[in-house]
Amino acid sequence: MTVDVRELADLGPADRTAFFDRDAGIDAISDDVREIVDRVHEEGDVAVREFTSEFDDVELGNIEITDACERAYDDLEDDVREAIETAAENVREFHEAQLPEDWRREFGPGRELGRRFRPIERVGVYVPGGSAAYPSSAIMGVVPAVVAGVDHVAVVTPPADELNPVTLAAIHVAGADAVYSVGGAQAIAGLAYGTETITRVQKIVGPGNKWVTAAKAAVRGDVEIDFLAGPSEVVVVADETADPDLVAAELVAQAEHDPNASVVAVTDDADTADAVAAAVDEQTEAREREDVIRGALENDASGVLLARSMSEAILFTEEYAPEHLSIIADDEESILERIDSAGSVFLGPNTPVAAGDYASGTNHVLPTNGGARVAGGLSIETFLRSTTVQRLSAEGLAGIGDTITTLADAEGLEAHAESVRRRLEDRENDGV
Ligand code: HSO
Ligand code: ZN
Repeated sequence: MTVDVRELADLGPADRTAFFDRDAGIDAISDDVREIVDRVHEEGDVAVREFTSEFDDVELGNIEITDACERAYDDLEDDVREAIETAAENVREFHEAQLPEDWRREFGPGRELGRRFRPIERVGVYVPGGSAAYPSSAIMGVVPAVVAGVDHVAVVTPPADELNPVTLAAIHVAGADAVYSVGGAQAIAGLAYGTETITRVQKIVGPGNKWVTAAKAAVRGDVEIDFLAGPSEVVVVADETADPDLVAAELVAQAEHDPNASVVAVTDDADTADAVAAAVDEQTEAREREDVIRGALENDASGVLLARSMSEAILFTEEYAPEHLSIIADDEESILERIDSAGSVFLGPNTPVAAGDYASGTNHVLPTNGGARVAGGLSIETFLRSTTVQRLSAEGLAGIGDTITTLADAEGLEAHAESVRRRLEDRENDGV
């Protein structure tokens, strides 16, 4: 048995820290990453090529591979092409539904205020590659940027002897404008500062390994980023009506991403807890990526937890703030009502997290490490900036004139007050 059931009430301070203070594990490599980032900043393509040779063991020919994506698409098996197109279409529709309208309205007589939305002009998307290729992440990063109207969407993806054709085809279907065969910290630095080949962007999004994440942390300030994402996480909240095999399947699925993934089931029913733990063991043995899964199950932030009540399970989940939250229980909606912090929620026995990972339409680039306490995942807003707009009539200004001048005087900013008084006086002189 690799998975023990633990009682929530018995967790000590160290256990609680492990569950609630998860981190992206990037501190240990931040000096090395700083060096890579600085060299790419200073030397451009030469440094990109050198680091690619050193870390990926690839001598880059062309750094830009945009055309190769279209060729990969043309050569794709029909069923894979259809799957990519269906997934991209569903992601497109869900993100189109998020497009905000510009608006303006009157808040008081003659006081018209509004908001206007415009896309960011140049965005970079990191698409993980290497041992596990992620065509789905190409769709999740690029499609919302295109829907938002971003003018230049660049993709970076790590090189290999043979680039994954499905990833390349997905990048093409998603609609990227430029694609570069570069990965790791050197790719993030290339996007952040530009090189002879890579166009500098204004914002970088997308998941990556800890080198990518550490590089995003290093360039933050010079360029916008989405957030620092760590390995996958799932919490399944289950009651006695949940099928333990399905609960276990959710843990095992997200565990196969990374030995550092965190997977938790929490329930108020002792029999369910025991059955989930047994099913996790049984299913793990049958999986192709058994070793990776075992690594994740051994994580201090993973486990099957028994709560004394559903309320206790809910409080735990809220504090955990998982990337993915699956609720399989008699009344999922009322449990959801009581949880505010989660990146993406999956309700009911027919809604596996894999649906959102690939094809239902929601985005799978989500905050981890408790980031859901303060932020959401990639969305249309990630790629937009907003501007406020206002117009006051003479009456509108008169209505707030005293408020402005009184506060301006209180701040000792007399010229501010004067800019208002002049207008109010003009109005009086006009005999209004
Ligand atoms: N669960 C991952 C996304 C993914 N799953 C990609 C399969 N492929 C992080 O949300
Ligand atoms: Zn996944």
